[in-house]
Amino acid sequence: MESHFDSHVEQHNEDEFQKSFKEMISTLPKGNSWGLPDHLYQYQDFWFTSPFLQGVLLAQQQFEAQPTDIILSSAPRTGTAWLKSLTFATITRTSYDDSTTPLLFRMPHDVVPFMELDHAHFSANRHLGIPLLATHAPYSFLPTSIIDSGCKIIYICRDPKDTFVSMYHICTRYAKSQNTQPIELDEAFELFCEGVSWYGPYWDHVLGYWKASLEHPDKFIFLKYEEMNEDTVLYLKKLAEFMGCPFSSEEQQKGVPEKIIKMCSFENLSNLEVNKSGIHREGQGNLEIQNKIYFRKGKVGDWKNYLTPKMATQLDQITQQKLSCSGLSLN
Ligand code: PAP
Repeated sequence: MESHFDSHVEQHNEDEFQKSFKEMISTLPKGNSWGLPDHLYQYQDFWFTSPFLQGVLLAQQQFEAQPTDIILSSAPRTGTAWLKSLTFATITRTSYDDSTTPLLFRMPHDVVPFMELDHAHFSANRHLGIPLLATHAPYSFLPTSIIDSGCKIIYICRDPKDTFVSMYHICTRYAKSQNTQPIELDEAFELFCEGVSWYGPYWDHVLGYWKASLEHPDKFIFLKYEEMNEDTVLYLKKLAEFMGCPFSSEEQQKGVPEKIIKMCSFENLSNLEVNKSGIHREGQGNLEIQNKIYFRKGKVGDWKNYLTPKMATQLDQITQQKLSCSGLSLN
């Protein structure tokens, strides 16, 4: 139990941290944040907006992982919300069913805490009932306690073309919701290709986790959005086993995995009232965002509707060049 003194010390440390963070960030290279307020800042080869960088660095200092933690990692717009809902519904299936699950009235980002923003500041106040914790931090930025404690890590990635299109849309939708000028597709495309995107360069984010997953195969599941979409039952069963709660044969006979998948489908979640009209991080300034902005189409290959053949080829070439010799393909 945290004492008043502990929280006072924590507050004091945090004030000190904020002061030195402000000084440090003013020295970093700045990039265009795709037309949104704030800038992107480059720190140790990756780009972040200031609250997220602050959260990652604070987590590095303060976050104390438990060996039982299961970390859901991803670059933005690669299927995080879907992964959160599937893992949450699977891990809590003995407490809830599809008529009582909190996913009915809380958006997926609100049922699994986000390390940078939720736990970086309050490492002592963790709720350990559900071991899931999400982060967008690149692998090299993870707090050492996550690696040292041997936490299991689930990483999801996606074809860079769909990732880019999804990122472009969340920026334009957010800009419109704030009555500011959205970025043009061409400009966003150039930035993405140069690696100037949230937690980018995207390819370096993926490669960091890919290499780690090869080094520690027992601690990792490395997923692709497209493969999950192709055979969700297979991957959900793998996830359940990996998380230490495999579906029993009785559950499989009763169609429990299929029910979870239906519950967590884009069609179902995006039509729930909470995800149509709710607000994520309400009252948290620039972090506040309408839930519906997170849900767009949930399709594989939607890039064809936005990228010219030339753009698609350019992105594919960067992907091939970046991933060459890695044994990984993303398109
Ligand atoms: P985030 O980083 O902003 O949290 P994230 O959840 O990783 O985003 O990815 C968002 C993408 O997943 C969106 O893709 P799109 O823009 O191509 O449509 C979003 O629509 C999609 N998505 C959200 N929920 C689901 C779901 N339940 N099943 C499949 N895809 C989903």
